[in-house]
Amino acid sequence: MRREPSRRTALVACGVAVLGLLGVWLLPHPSANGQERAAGPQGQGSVPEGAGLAAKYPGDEGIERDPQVVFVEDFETGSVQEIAARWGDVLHPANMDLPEDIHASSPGRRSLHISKNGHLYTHTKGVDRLHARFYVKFHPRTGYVGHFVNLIADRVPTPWPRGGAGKKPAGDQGFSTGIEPWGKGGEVPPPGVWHFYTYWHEMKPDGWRHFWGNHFDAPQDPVQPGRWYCVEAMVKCNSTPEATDGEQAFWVDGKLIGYFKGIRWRTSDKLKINTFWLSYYVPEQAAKPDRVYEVWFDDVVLATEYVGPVQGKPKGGKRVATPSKSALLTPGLLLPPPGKVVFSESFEGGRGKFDVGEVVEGGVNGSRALAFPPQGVAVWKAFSTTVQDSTTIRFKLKGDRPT
Ligand SMILES: [Ca+2]
Repeated sequence: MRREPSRRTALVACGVAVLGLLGVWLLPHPSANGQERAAGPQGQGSVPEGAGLAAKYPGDEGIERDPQVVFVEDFETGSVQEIAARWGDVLHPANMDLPEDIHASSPGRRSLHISKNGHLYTHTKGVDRLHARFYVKFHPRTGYVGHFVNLIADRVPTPWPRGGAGKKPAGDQGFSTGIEPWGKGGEVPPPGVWHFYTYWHEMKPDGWRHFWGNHFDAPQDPVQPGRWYCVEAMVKCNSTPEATDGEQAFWVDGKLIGYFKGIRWRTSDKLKINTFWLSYYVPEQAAKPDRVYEVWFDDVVLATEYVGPVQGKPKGGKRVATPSKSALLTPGLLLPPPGKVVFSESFEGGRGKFDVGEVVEGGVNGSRALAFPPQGVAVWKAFSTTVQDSTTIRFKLKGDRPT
């Protein structure tokens, strides 16, 4: 009698370690429903203008070695796939290429070009003040865009952005601000004017109690399509959980345009700015067939002080930076190193405390594994531990091939 093979899944190894943190906060999506928020005082001189840290490194040569610099990407090294690998996460790499289209001050040969939608997402070590300087150009026939470039504080950093529109983050879990062009409801031609689109625990809801990003607007000339700009955005955390002395600011071509003070970004000093999202997102319903949705980025420098535009020429002619790697990919830099293992089971000696399944050959590297039917597997009272910041559960699974 031929026995029909049952579909089952092998739980090949199980280990549990105490790590990191519990809790989730949801990352925003921009929406036209955002609240208009009164701008803070403009350009009061406590933030610099013009040349900044970049002036110490003509043509940005060696800027990645400055102790204030936490991430550099000039798009001169590697393929899109290799760039994505060192950033940590990419969306729609097929929409990206690396053309020889550079801004006038560029010390390199190529930039990152994104059509329609795509992102690169990366992490730095956690800081209390982050400046993000980048060069950007929109297609001469661009339309309005949605998501753009975000600076994010994430208490539980994940390799990829987490979704969740219309949510207010908890004060000890996260905040984010997007520097992006917007058309003020069609008042300004595409792509619009720069502003901040911001989520934090004291953000204001709209009339329906939805928490869309709050707008921070500042007077300026409209962004010209087809022209390279040097844009810099800064977020400075409040100094203590109670203080309302947080700030954000943005510069265009070295000129301070928007400066907003009095923000209580966080309720815990443990929450740091640690995530950078280079995103180009055009909502399908907003895309117009007569428009061309393409953008170019270059010369990204993230630092804990004002960077400013590229100054001068590199001594060695065209230069290539040593590109940075996501802090999330460096154990111990952003996430705590692995903690103590409180329980593990590799099924070499039987089912152990697991109630369902049978031990079979075919585990990792010729070891044994627990195979269990579609109803699943159960384990009860295998271990008990006091959860500090978090518990991580790690296991390997493989599906049985249907025959
Ligand atoms: Ca470049």
